[in-house]
Amino acid sequence: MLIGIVGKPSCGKSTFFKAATLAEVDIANYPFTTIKPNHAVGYVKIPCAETFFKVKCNPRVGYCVNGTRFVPIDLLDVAGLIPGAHKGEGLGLSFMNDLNQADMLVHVIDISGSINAKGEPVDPLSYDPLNDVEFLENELDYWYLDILKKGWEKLARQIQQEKADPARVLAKQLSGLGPDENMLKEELVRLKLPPDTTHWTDDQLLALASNLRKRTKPMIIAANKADIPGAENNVKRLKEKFPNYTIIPCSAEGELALREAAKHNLVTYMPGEKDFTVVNEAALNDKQKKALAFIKTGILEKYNTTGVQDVLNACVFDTLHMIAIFPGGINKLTDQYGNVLPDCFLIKDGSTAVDFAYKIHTDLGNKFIRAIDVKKKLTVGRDHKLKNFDVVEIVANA
Ligand SMILES: Nc1nc2c(ncn2[C@@H]2O[C@H](COP(=O)(O)OP(=O)(O)OP(=O)(O)O)[C@@H](O)[C@H]2O)c(=O)[nH]1
Ligand SMILES: [Mg+2]
Repeated sequence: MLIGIVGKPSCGKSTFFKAATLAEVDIANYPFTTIKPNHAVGYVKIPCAETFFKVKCNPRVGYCVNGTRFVPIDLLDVAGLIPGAHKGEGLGLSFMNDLNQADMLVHVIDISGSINAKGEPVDPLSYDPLNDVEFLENELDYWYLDILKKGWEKLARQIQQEKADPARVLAKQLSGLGPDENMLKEELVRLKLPPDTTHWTDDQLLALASNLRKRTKPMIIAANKADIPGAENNVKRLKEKFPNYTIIPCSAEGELALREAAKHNLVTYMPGEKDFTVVNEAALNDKQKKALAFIKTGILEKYNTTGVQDVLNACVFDTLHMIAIFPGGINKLTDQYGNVLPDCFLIKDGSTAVDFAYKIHTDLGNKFIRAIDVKKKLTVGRDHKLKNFDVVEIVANA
């Protein structure tokens, strides 16, 4: 699963990315610090099945701390977008193709209003960050439109001459972005596009691009730099103006500081928690003490968490509707190397036992006989719907 991080320059995309992955990336308060995309692994946080079975797990990927499991997901941090990117402003739109494969996007907004529309630093609260939502949506629509329109006139004529199905032709044209033929059929009907493709107007093509973008790249908002005094009011205004968006106040910088401090054993902190503990007060210098005190009062006491982990969990579980399933045997929870509960898979909510078997291995799906709900010690059939955090054994033909 791939989550793309988008937003205007200096809103904190790379800081968010680094806080989630601890990858080494450039962070700076001038526009277009990031040019080439950064790819690394972040995690969603779930209760581990080890607690239920009173065992200690050995994750093959990700990690587990005292019954809390961190399951890997891929994150991609890209360059900043500014208004007019589709006309070549800033770095333009072409770098967006790095995000073709993304399952969804996180729009990082500088909610403190300290970055103007071009991505340049200005006084906090002097720019209205509410403007960023629509401009970014608009540029994303043009990203889709650019791909849709590649060779469009020729293609539109060809569809007419060959009496081809426009949905099929367009699905092929847009295959890198994810919409399938059915989705295209639905959208062509919804927009009442005329059968003669050569008569489709630019506005109709843009509307089609926009609808397909919303369906194939759902997006939530990380209202970042919420730690800057006065930003709370902008968070409130943003939520009021865009009630249909999932909006999570965030301090990527606060999360990064805590993750780094934990890495150096200065504090104990688990991503997404509402508090941290100083390990050794005497080891901290004045600057570190001040920073940690601010994180406590200026972020955690105000918002409960730094928001970074909440954003990733909201993406995977609320927006993409995934569930986490552990493979495990009724008689043993280990793999052939003795690792306890080594794997955890993220699959679509609504998946059945046989879907899960196919997710593990095509062969296991083909040879599926039955499955066992290991927590309940119950045998279930191929069409049994799995629930979040289930532990499942697949019984298959040899
Ligand atoms: N106060 C505060 N500052 C932050 C936060 N997140 C990022 N910043 C600062 O914002 C500036 C820009 O951060 P980057 O992460 O480089 O921003 P970006 O969106 O990746 O920028 P480009 O790569 O240029 O598009 C840096 O000075 C960061 O330290 C935050 O949560 N709070
Ligand atoms: Mg960056």
